[in-house]
Amino acid sequence: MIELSACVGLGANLGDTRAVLSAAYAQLQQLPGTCRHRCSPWFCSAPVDAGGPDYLNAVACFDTTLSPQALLEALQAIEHGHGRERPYRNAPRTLDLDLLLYGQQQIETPTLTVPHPRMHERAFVLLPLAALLPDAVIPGRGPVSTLMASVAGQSVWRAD
Ligand code: A4P
Ligand code: MG
Repeated sequence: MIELSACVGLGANLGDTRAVLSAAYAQLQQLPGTCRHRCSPWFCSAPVDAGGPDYLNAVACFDTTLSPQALLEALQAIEHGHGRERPYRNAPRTLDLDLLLYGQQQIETPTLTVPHPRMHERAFVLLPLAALLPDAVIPGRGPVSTLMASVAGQSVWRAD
């Protein structure tokens, strides 16, 4: 089985966001077919293209033998377990888990686009990703270190 490095974006802006992000990362560490987990520092961020309270965001990476689709379904099950509801687009959420990167693969299916199509323009993704993997490259978009310059105006700050 091929083992690839996957990156997952974690976000929450409803409820006890710190407790939920901690619990979600613990659940990621327990996913079968994954190992070598690591997590970025946590960042607070103003909502982008959305309303509601400020977000808590982080990025987790791990090696995995899970297929991208299996991983997406595992992420959705964890979201569901934390009471995620989808009343409208970009609604405030108890937990959002997005598959950001799957190795250097570019994937386009009806249910999955990787790299995540908006990750390269969002400081709440790029700052934690750069903190965890400074040399990361987003396929089709470029090095995270270069992309960071274009999101410098967005409001993101390290959580205490
Ligand atoms: N889907 C396709 N590709 C992926 C992928 N790479 N990862 C599909 C996860 N899901 C993917 O997702 C809708 C559908 O996208 C899924 O059924 C899946 O098959 P969703 O989780 O139901 O909805 P969503 O999270 O609202 O969509 P999306 O596209 O992830 O939203 P965005 O664009 O990521 O925006 N501001 C701050 N500061 N922090 C945030 O975390 N998040 C959003 C969500 C907006 N503003 C934010 C934040
Ligand atoms: Mg999502």
